[in-house]
Amino acid sequence: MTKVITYGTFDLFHEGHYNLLKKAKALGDWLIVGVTTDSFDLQRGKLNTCNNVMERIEAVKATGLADQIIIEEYRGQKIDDIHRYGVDIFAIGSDWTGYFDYLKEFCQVVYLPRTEGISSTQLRDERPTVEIGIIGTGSIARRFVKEAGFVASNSVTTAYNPDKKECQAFCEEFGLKPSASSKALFGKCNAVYIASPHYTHYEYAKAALEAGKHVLCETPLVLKEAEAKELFKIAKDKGLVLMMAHKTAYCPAFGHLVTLLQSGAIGEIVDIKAATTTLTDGKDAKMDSARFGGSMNENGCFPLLPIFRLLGTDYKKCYFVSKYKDGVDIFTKGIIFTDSASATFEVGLGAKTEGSLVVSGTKGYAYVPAPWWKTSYFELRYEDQNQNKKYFYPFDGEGLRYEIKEFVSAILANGYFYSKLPVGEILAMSRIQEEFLNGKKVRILK
Ligand code: C2G
Repeated sequence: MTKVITYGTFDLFHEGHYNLLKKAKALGDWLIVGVTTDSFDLQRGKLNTCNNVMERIEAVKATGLADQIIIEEYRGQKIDDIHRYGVDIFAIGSDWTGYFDYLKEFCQVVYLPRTEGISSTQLRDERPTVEIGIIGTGSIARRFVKEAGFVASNSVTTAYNPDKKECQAFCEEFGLKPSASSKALFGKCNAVYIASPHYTHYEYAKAALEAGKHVLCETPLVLKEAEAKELFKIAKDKGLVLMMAHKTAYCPAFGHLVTLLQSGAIGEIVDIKAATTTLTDGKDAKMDSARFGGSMNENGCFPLLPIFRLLGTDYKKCYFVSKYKDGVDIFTKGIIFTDSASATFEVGLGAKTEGSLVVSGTKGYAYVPAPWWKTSYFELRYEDQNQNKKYFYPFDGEGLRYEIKEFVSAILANGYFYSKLPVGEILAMSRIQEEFLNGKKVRILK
């Protein structure tokens, strides 16, 4: 019996995929089809798939051409599969010609002619697109436009900044249409990314939601819990997506770290230590007290993410110790207790410290080296060092592409969508920001 194997993502399954499977099947008696997992596609830089792995497997199954379907989840698996299944022929479309010649050492390699005029990319382009308008045109907005280019089904169309000159320059750089006001911007898009100074988030987000636009807003969403609640209520009533842009929350490694710890990999969690410091020039807008700058407002949401995700949002006490300069906290340390665990966090714009994350448990601990908020690697460590494990993940570019993908998917999803950053955690972050700003639990260092 001649065994043939082929692989693919098979997103938005089309005639080209069908023809390829038919030709591959004709090469032998038994066809094995490897379908890539969602996480493997993410790893190999494919962030634009529209169907999940189960939908893609179902589509391959429905052709009736595959005798066996397997999933492809890691680089190098093709060699293992050839040995494991006793494969005679590896077949793949001609767009890959030459690329898989290294498999000739293990079996026959056949490049089959591609079907012209059809592709998943083309079908994706024909699907509805989320048109995004940007409010605020600073450095993060710049990164956003570049990163959005890696994500399917969106286009950044317009931008607004009350400073007309800045807005014009930004739009020229990225080929966008400038908007003369936020209202004008709402007329040119169906979703808004807010990247303006913190103290303007609430007004812009509220206006955008009231105008029927989906909103992705930079951290911190707002600085008062009641404002956050109000925004989420408007979004819910109007059936709109409201998300906080928090790159750590959506990156692949952080997600897996959390699920490993939630499944008991280090026993019961007793303590968390997290620090995020970014040494900044005193003249930077981030240090401007009139614009609600300062370390907590700027960086607070980062360490609060693992704390609330792993300990829950029902904390009992929170205290702060801060060092101030020119009206802003250049460094703040926070201490949080729940009934069963403690956490400390440090944020700084005018002071620097080791930016790692350590989660301590009754059986071991997790260590994520700096900068842990751009997680691509972490370790689980135990008393018996032989049990230690290292985990590696992609964190492509600036990492914003993961949150943009989530935002676009949430808007285009029909019905259920699971948010990787739940509303309860965002509300708890705003509560902490508010407690800090009202100052009652803040001890100020000289
Ligand atoms: N294909 C084709 N004609 C088209 C489009 C695709 O023959 N018009 C073929 C591709 O050449 C490939 C298969 O259909 O052999 C699946 O294509 P994709 O879903 O795009 O998967 P791909 O990214 O090519 O993954 O490990 C995965 C493999 O490397 C292939």
